[in-house]
Amino acid sequence: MIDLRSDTVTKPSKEMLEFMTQAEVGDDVFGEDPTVIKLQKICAELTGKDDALFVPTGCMANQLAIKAHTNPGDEVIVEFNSHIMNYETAAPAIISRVQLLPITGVNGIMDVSVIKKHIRPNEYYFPKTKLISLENTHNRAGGIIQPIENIKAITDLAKENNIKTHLDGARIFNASVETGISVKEYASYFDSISFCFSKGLGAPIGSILCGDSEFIKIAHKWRKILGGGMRQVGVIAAAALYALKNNVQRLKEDHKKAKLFAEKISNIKEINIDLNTVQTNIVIFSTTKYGKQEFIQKLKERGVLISSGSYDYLRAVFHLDVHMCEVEEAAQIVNELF
Ligand code: TLP
Repeated sequence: MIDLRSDTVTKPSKEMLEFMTQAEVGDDVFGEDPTVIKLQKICAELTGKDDALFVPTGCMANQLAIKAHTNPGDEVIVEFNSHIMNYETAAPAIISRVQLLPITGVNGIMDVSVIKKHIRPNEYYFPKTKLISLENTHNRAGGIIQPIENIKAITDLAKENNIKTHLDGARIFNASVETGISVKEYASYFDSISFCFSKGLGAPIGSILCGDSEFIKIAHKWRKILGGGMRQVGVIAAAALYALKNNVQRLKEDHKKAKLFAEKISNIKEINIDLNTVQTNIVIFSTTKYGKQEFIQKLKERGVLISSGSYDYLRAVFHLDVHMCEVEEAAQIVNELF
């Protein structure tokens, strides 16, 4: 099977597994796991933040950020198609008891003037606008990179209005290798940033949340409340360390695969695809010839797995376990269906 459902499907390589077996471990609930301590220190340095917290998932990282930045009844501005809005099971309403205010962006990119209009005036009958969250790269928009000028404008606006900012940087390394803008620079505009080791970086599990010491202290407490205190977790922190060392630069190859696939299917008349949106490792497209599930099924029967994107969109994601020749093969199989 050529599995293009997500970059989360990657399996740890032999070398990564080998590295994991050599990890020094301790009880991380006691703060005694040397590998976790090392990973958190490296990630804090990488993002230019005081501190970092290793968590099992990207969802937990985002939810801890929302929890630590807000109080119940506050409002959080997110993009309409963001992961937080769509795929985190309304957790902000459950865990933080906040209201999300979704703003529709163009390809996931919000307009600063629209955000400005949605910041609540300081009246007792309004919720307080407490946090703005951005996603880079933007998953549902197809791996779109947030333009740096727009990031600056939005985070400047937030600062002027005393609003905290969070970056869901699940795929921030994809943005960074493509633009040449460092993760540290991206992170510098935000109060907090999270990113995942378990997507394009190829680790089996793990995400990180970075921010100032006080923020991480609150997040740490809430990780425990949510049952996310982990013990000899250095074995998986080691996978993250391995991924940071070995799997960052190679993300560019995944972007080449996505572009190649997109180009090869873009000539098909009944496929709608905007090549300008293929900026990193995700390709979203739709087809007028088949129903969505029908198309997914037809590809599956021919050995290619893709996933359902938002609305009419289909999604193919490129990663370290798909080889260039499989990209060609998958595109050929799509072509044969038309
Ligand atoms: N995204 C997954 C699915 O949940 C859709 C995927 O296959 O792409 N932020 C962003 C931008 C994400 O894309 C994801 C996962 C997360 C957060 C959550 O990460 P996990 O799955 O580790 O909780």
